[in-house]
Amino acid sequence: MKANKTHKTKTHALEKKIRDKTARIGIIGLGYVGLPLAVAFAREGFNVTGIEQDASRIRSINSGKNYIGDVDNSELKKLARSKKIRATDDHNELKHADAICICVPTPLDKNKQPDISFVTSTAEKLSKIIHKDQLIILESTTYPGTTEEVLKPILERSGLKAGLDFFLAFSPERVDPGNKKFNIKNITKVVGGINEKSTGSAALLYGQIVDKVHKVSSPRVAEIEKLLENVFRSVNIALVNELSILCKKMDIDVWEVINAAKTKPYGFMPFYPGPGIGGHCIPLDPFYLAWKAREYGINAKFIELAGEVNDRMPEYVVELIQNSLNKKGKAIKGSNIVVYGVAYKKDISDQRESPALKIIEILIKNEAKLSYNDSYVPKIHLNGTVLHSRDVNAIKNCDCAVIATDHSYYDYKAIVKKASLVIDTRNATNGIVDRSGKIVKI
Ligand code: SAJ
Repeated sequence: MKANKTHKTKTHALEKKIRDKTARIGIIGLGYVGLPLAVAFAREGFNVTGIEQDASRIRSINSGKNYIGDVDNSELKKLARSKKIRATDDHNELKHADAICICVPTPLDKNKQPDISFVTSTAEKLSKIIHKDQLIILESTTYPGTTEEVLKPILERSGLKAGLDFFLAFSPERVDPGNKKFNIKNITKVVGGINEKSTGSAALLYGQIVDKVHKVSSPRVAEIEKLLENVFRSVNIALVNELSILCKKMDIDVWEVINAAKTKPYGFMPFYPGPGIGGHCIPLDPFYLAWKAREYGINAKFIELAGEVNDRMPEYVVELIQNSLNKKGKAIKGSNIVVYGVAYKKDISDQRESPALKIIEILIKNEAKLSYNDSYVPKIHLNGTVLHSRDVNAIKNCDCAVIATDHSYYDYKAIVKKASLVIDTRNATNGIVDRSGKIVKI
């Protein structure tokens, strides 16, 4: 009875601190997930210690200088000045934290195998400072089983028992960079703990910063539901990418087809073809599920096929450029080609896994006279060379304009006017009358 009673008191102690906002919060990894999360807790009055390995980011945060598009500059400055948020690279500073959210990268290695080394190294550091009554939550997207099969045993090297001495849960990050409508507060947070106390404490914590929390029965459910979200997008984007290739062959406008399909008020959700898929999630996360599925003898065909179709799109776009130039008696080699937009999607600066970079790489390899514009991405590093974004107004005529990312700031009429050929991978020229036939959409 005593152990139970003590345990009860412990959880209450944590819950009390969460309710009265005296709980000290640790956020490990201050990137596109961790920094907005840190700001969300600090905004509600919690003291937040952020752990970040990048010294320039530590300096930026402690001086209130923002580097994440979805975070408000003035708010971060205020929170840093009031010391509600402070950043360090020393995990030992979390030994007094009451709740810790792990938001470190979970990339793929070069063989498209999961790389959870950031998670395991973080867990090893935490196992040395973890204390009774602490709540540890993993947010990084990962394969089902990571929290219970990997994180838990490492943390229990401390001698403390998960679910009894400390609480452990998984709660997937749901960040849609550049989305003005949905933010941390109004996106439902899914939470799955290793036991009821863990789920309850994690749900109470997030309940301080989000409108709705959805509890699930285990970390594995929470881990796999996140992957379902992203596989859903990857597969549906691949579907329309493949459809766009078929429609092109049949001389049908795939954009007209999708716009017609989306008039269906139920049972359909529009996705759009593009130059391929970029970002920190969609190109990578599905392979976490495919990898785990193989452990159960399941070959996740949808995921692999979607990955192949999406990965093929940059080359497909270059073939379209090549064929369209050839029709004008030109070749890629020696042609003046301008790529508009290198971020992985519109109105953001993130270029990770951006298909535009793959298109640029192939065009340079084919000896195009290549330049690009993207005011969100002033320079890009490609195979050891640095390319700088050209001022869009300084770009005069070109043999081929490639619209790879449809930023809102572009004057598409002007782009069309200045180019002899326009390859539009985003339907950005929709509505522009073109009698010359110079606009080629995917
Ligand atoms: N894309 C298409 N066609 C589409 C939609 C997207 O080609 O119809 C491309 C985009 O251009 C981009 C890539 O796919 O290159 C990924 O775009 P995205 O918006 O699906 O993915 P992310 O990585 O910016 O953000 C997503 C979130 N997006 C949405 O739900 C709209 C969400 O899946 C996750 O919360 C987030 O990844 C994450 O962190 O997992």
